[in-house]
Amino acid sequence: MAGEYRFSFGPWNIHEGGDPFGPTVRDTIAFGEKLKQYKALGFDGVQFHDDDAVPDMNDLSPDQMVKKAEDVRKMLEGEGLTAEFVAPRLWEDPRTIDGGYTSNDPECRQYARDRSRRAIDIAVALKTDLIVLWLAREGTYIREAKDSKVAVDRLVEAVDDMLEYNSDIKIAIEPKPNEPMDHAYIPTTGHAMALGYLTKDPSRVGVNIETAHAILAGLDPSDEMGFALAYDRLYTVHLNDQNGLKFDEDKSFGSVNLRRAFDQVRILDKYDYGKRGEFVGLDVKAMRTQKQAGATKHLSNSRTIFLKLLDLVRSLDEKQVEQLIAHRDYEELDLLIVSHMMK
Ligand code: XLS
Ligand code: MG
Repeated sequence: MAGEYRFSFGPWNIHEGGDPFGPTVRDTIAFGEKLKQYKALGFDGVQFHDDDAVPDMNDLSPDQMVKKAEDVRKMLEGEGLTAEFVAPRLWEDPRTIDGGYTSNDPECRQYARDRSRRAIDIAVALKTDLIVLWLAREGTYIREAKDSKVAVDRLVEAVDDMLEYNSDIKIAIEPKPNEPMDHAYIPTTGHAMALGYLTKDPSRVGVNIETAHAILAGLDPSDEMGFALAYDRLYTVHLNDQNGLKFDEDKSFGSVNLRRAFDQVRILDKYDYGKRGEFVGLDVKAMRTQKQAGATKHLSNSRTIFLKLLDLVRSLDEKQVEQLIAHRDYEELDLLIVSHMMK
């Protein structure tokens, strides 16, 4: 069954354990060394921020940048790996302090758009047509700081610019309701899909649904997935887990609420997610307490949990589920699901 799904994660998911309140606690692992671990952990796909692939991209000419990205593609090929997506990192540069596409400063907005075009050039060099947009700072700390109608207009213009720049790419917006901002402009799947329908080519704008982000919005991740599946725009997922409304925890998939994870696997499997090449992406972090040696377990564990849940999903007595639904006996259905998960 594992062979039916392909799994991916980003190099940032093997990290040094630094958080806003304390320094790093583990050694930095070089990018090449990280790549070597993918297959051993059971993964085939690599997710990239643009500068994960070309760290000094802002200092390079377009040709130099593409050449470096092509070197990375060769490294991937050498390891038998595929690039899943590239995401422009629009939240660290001083020019993105007030946001990227929605910044109040026109020069900063221009930077964000130029940087997004460069991220597309990197994606082409890595041979992927998927661009993820996590709209980190596209929001406000105080509501009066930006005009929310203008902000949406600007987001549409920015997405249009990317769609026009390259007619093959698809854009997966990754909604998140808060953090780092107080209010984000695209907090949910519905907002992301609706934004897509304001662009020049809605057929190429979909979503990347992250479990924790849906939970932070007070929503059920599997229902968010169902919404995107109904539009046929679930381009990728960021599975992880989240213990209530607090900072974005990026816990191992299923580690907080197994039933909620079961429902995500169930809807993905029911609607053939992955059959057209979509990856099961993970966006998980090792706990800061983890020692150097075990600091990739969260990745292999999340994959293991997904596959165990897949077994449970496929062994669920769906006939009985249908019967209980027909009799509107949801109490018995509740027990059936919980008992099945305890097998
Ligand atoms: C942060 C996001 C980020 C994106 C990629 O919460 O999950 O890692 O997935 O830009
Ligand atoms: Mg994510």
